[in-house]
Amino acid sequence: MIYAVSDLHGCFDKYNRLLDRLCLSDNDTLYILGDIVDRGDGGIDIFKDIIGRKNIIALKGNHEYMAATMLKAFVIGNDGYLSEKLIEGLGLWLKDGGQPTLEGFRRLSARDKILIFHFLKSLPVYKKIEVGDRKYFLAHTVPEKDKMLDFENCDEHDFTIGEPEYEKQYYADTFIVTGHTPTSFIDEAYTGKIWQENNHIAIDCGAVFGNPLGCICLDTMEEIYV
Ligand SMILES: [Mn+2]
Repeated sequence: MIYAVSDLHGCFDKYNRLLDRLCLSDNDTLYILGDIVDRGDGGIDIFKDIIGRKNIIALKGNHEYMAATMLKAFVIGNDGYLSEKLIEGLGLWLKDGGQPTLEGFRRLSARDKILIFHFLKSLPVYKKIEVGDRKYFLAHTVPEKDKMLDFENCDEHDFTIGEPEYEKQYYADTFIVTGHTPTSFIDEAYTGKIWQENNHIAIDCGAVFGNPLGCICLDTMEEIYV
């Protein structure tokens, strides 16, 4: 079976409970659509776990992008000099949930710091997959429809901070699965629930804000909540 989950935001317990529920076999794959780190304090632990598994594939969210950009200074070193731009970025990241990620990162061994940093930096921003006779486009988020249909001119930022037009169907033959925007922001009635319409499947149920962690099976469309 193929599963998708998103926006774990350091919820290590919910991540482990989901893995207990899914009991992934070698034939199963779990895609995590970004924003694994920040806000909650287990993001680095989740990444350490993912690196050791073949059947979990992580995509990059805006929080991995920010973390990788900021943590670079802690891995590569910079002669003690921090540019104004870096200090400003670091301040914004820490305010936007980066504090526990930075603390978790600083506790790592030198070897793990390099390993995690390069893993974060090299995550893909999207995956196109087929499950049975259904096509899926998986990403943390997508840009507005006109931009997305002009795919050649899209860049990494479009799939980490883009703003989807959920009211528009982008493709007749492809489902777009995204996180990033808690489903309560799309329709308050779907607080803590997966939202689907117009070939969009929005799966960020806001687990870090006290809602269940939502996961969808892309073979059966079964929704799993922990
Ligand atoms: Mn996000």
